[in-house]
Amino acid sequence: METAVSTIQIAEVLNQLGVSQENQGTSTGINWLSSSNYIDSISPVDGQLIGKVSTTSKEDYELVMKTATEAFKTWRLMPAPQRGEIVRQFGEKLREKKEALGALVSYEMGKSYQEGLGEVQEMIDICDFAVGLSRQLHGFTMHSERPGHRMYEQYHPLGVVGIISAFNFPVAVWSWNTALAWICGDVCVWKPSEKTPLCGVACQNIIAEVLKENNLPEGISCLINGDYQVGEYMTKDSRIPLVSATGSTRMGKIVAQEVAGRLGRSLLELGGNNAIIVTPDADIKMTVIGAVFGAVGTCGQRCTSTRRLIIHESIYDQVKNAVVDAYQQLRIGNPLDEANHVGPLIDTDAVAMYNNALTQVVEEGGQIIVEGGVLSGDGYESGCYVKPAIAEAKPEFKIVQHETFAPVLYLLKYAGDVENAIEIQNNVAQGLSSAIMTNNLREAERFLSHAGSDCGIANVNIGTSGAEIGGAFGGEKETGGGRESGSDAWKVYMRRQTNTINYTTELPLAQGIKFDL
Ligand code: UN1
Repeated sequence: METAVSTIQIAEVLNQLGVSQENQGTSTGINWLSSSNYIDSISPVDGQLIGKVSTTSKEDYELVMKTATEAFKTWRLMPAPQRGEIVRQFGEKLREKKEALGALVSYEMGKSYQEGLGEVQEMIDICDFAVGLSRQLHGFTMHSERPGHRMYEQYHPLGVVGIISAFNFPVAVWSWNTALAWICGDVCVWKPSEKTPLCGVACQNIIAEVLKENNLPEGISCLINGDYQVGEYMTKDSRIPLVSATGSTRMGKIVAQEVAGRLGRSLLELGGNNAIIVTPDADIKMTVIGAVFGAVGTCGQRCTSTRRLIIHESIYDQVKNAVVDAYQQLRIGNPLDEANHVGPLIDTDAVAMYNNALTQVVEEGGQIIVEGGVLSGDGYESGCYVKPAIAEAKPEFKIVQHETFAPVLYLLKYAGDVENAIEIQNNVAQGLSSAIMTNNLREAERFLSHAGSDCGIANVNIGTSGAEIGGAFGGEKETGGGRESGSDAWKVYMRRQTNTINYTTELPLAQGIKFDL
């Protein structure tokens, strides 16, 4: 049976990653703290208990913070390119462990093995990016208005960075933050999702090995575990100048308010309600691939998942039929079996939200055109496998305005000009990712213009998900406004300082102020 096979393989995988069945999940870096409360990690793949991870008590947290704060004192003095060398070694270890970590991501979170590998690849890529960046943490120099003065700015490390990450990208999002934070001279305390705690332990083991081999202080990378209360230790802690949080808008609002209440900085990457606009000039074949991968990839649980297709009325039926046909080819099952396209949802709560979306869209007057449903029977024992569904709907439906983290795709029709489609696309609370499928240059440029998409990501002729790490990642409005990963996202992990140096024997004041003594 499939389940048994994956269970046996997973034992090997855990072994390779040094993850045991009972993990002391609070790491001060190299050493692990013991605790008596545990979170169970249940695989959505087969409903099996994979292992347990201990939760972090307030006392343990204090120890972690002490160790991290100590480590920062050393780490910040190490030249940035030398910190880059540590991140390079981390990237090398990830290359060695790519298959094992990809399989654990797949088994603990439920995404396909291919996507698990893709996620680890994102970690490797951000390490490479960070290594180069470690030689480029540059500020500007400006001309001073005063003679014999030099003015420039520099970036300094911030301190302890808190990272709260979500179940859907249980390892990559941490690495986007840590790889940058580390080369910037910060140390990190990470609270992974309580739904994917073993991925956290596996990653911590990999970096702890690198730290040990380099004789570096504990506390450069720490791991804490638990629910929102453990997250609150960090959001309320004024020793943490930056909290980077990825997850729901509901969670982000709480984090933002708590961190802002102490005038800390938060970096938020929250919900999306991503749409693809399909214009009369779209390539239908490309549209279908982009839309179907966007809607069902990771079982609709990416923050970049495609939730709405906004199709011009003149090609509506053609696109609808092509997408519906493609859905008939989808194979749903054990994500570790590479023949399957769609794995399970994370848990039965997610299944309930999926069911609710399908009920609500009908109640609001929508029409289901690809039936959903929860799968049962052989291979589906976890109760988390659902059929990707499609509904014809109206843009203003409450459920269409809402981000349901599941494979439910809404088809919306527009008439007239591309502006009408852009208006529908923008008329939601979220602003993460967006795309247009068109071969018409004017439409594409209007979509990208100041009056175009209001999202952090706007793509032409590709889907909404699968962003590369080289660009800044994040979005506007209820997506939280933060940017992680590439481009100049590193600046949020540092503090900026403006320096003015006088190399004369006079002390002229700026703005021409005279102050003679
Ligand atoms: C997320 O879902 O939180 O663009 C991150 C993508 C991936 C990252 C998604 N590179 O789909």
